[in-house]
Amino acid sequence: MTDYNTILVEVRDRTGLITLNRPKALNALNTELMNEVVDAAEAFDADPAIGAIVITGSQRAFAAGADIKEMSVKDFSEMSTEQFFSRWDRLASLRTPTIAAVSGYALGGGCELAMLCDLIIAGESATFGQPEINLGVIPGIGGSQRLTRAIGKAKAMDMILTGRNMKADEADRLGLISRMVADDDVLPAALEVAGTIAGKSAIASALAKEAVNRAFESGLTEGVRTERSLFYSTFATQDQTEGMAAFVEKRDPDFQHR
Ligand code: CO8
Repeated sequence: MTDYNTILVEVRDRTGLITLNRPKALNALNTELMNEVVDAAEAFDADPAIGAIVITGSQRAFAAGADIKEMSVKDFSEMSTEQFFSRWDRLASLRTPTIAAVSGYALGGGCELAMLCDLIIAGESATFGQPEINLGVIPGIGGSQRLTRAIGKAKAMDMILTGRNMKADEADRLGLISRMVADDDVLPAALEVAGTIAGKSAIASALAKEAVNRAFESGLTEGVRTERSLFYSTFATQDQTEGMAAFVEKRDPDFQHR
């Protein structure tokens, strides 16, 4: 397996696990870490043996944001010509379902990275926030858009304009996260959910994810139309034949995993 400097990568059954590993900087997201996470995630996405991807950090921090030390010396022209941090967007295009397993701080780019994933499983003491305003900047990896769609304008404005943090119980109530679990259970719970997802039909998972994401990105009529055509396309797959035959024959389905 490839050697990385800022992340740890392993395979657990059919789940690819990426652990952010810059403990001294509370997993601050620098360019090297972005490149390594995206490379590792894309390699998992291309691997038929992998049916779900989990991204996690440490007990203290999922990630405390973009690396402020790296960004602090840049000017407008460098940021825009380098298209700084735009590679993060590639995580949103993965076909394999992704889960953020969040303990501790998920601030700024850390919160945005969690929101780039399909599900967020968080510990009771996890802390979410978009504190960029305190640095004289604004969210830049989709936070103003995904947070607003996830929890609504009123709450998103509150967080983004004041820079206040949100604890996991509020994030759970508002629907920012998928499940809140005891702090010690974050990774086991995420791996269990990943295992469940990885046991389904991979093609159906990818189409289901595409359909839900369309709800996020388009109006209702277009979204329903997209869902309908994705639904019809599942009838071109062996997994649909197998899944429905298994139900009728009262047995477990034997899905293809790619
Ligand atoms: N970047 C760089 N280093 C960091 C970061 C960060 N975001 N966060 C923490 N660190 C470092 C600290 O500098 C410190 O290092 P050192 O010991 O060398 O000084 C170490 O991690 C430990 O941090 P603290 O001593 O501050 O730990 P505390 O427990 O006292 O505080 C906090 C923890 C509250 C998380 C605090 O570290 C903090 O407020 N961090 C910054 C949080 C923040 O503002 N995040 C947003 C960053 S901006 C952003 O994410 C923009 C994304 C969009 C970019 C898009 C570009 C296109």
